[in-house]
Amino acid sequence: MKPAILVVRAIFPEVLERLSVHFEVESNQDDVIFSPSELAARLKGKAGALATASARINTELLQQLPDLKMVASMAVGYDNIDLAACTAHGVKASNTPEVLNETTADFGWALLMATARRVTEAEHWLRGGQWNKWRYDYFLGPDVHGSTLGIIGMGRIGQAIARRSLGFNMKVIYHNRSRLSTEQELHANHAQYASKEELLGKADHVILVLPYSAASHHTIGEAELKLMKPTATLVNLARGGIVDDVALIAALREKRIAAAGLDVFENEPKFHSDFLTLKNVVLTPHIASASEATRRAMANRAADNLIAGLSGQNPPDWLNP
Ligand code: 8YV
Repeated sequence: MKPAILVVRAIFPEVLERLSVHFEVESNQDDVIFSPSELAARLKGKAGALATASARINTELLQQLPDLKMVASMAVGYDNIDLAACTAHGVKASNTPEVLNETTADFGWALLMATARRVTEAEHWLRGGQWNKWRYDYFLGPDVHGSTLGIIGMGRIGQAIARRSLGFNMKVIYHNRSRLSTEQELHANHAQYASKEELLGKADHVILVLPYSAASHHTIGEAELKLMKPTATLVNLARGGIVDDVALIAALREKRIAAAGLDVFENEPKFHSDFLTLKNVVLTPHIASASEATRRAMANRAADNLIAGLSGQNPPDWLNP
C-alpha cells in the first residue's frame, strides 16, 4: 500500500498527479485554511505532509501524530517549523532553497524601485483623476543608481540582490551573522561588511533578507529606524516580525525615513491597518517568489523531498538530519 500524505494547501495539479504516483494523496484544492486542530485531524494516520510557511509544525501538533514521518515545506524560510520538535518526534523536515533566489531578488529590486521612485503612489494619484498638469516637483524621490545599498541578511538571496546593483553603479554594504569570504564579497558587487548600526547610518536604501527567528525579531525597531537617513528607504522581503510594524508606521508618518516597501507583515495576512493611511509605503501580499516558473519549481522541489524522504532516502533539502 502507498503511504498516505496530506497536501495542506492548494497546489499545481500536475504536482498532485506526480505525488499520487507515490502516495495516497489527500489534497485541499479548495485551499481551506485549517485551524491547528483541523490540521491535526487531517494529518492523523498520514506519513507525510506537503505544507507551506503558514502551517505551524510544533510539539503540540506532532505529539498527536505518531505516524507522521516527514513534513516537506514549500518555502525557503522555515521559522514555522520547530526543528527540535520534529527531530524529537522522528519527523524529517525539508524546505525549498535555491530555486527562488533569483525570482525573489528580482522582486526585491521591483520593491526597491517602486518605493524609491514612488510608483504606486503616483499611480493611485493618476487613477484618482488628479493629473491635470506637469510640475517640476511632482513625486520627487531618491535616486537608486549611484546610491549606497545596505543589505541585512547576506545569504543566497541577499547576494543575488547585490549582483543586480552592479548595473546601477551602486555601492553595497551588508550585515550578516557571519562575514562572507573575500570571493563571495567580490561576486556580490564588492560588498563591504558593516555593523548593523553603521549600515543603517550609511545606506540610502536598506533591504532586509534575513531569516526570521527569536534572535532576528524586531531587527528593525524604533532605535534602528532613528539611525536611518531621513531620505532612506526600507524594503522587507524576508518575514513579518523582523520589522516592528508599529515603530515603522510612526517613522513613515513622521517622515523620519522617506518610504518603505513591504512584502511581509507581522500577523499576515492580517496587517496593521494604519499602513493603508500612509502614502509613502508600497504594500504587496507576500509575492516575492511568485513567478510562474519559480512557484512550480518550489512545489516540485517540495515533492522531490517528500518522495525521497518517505522512501527511506535522504531528502535533498533535509533540515534536521
Ligand atoms: C513563499 C517564502 O511563497 O519561501 C519562503 O520562505 O516566504 C515564500 O517564497 C511562502 O512562504 C509560501 O510558503
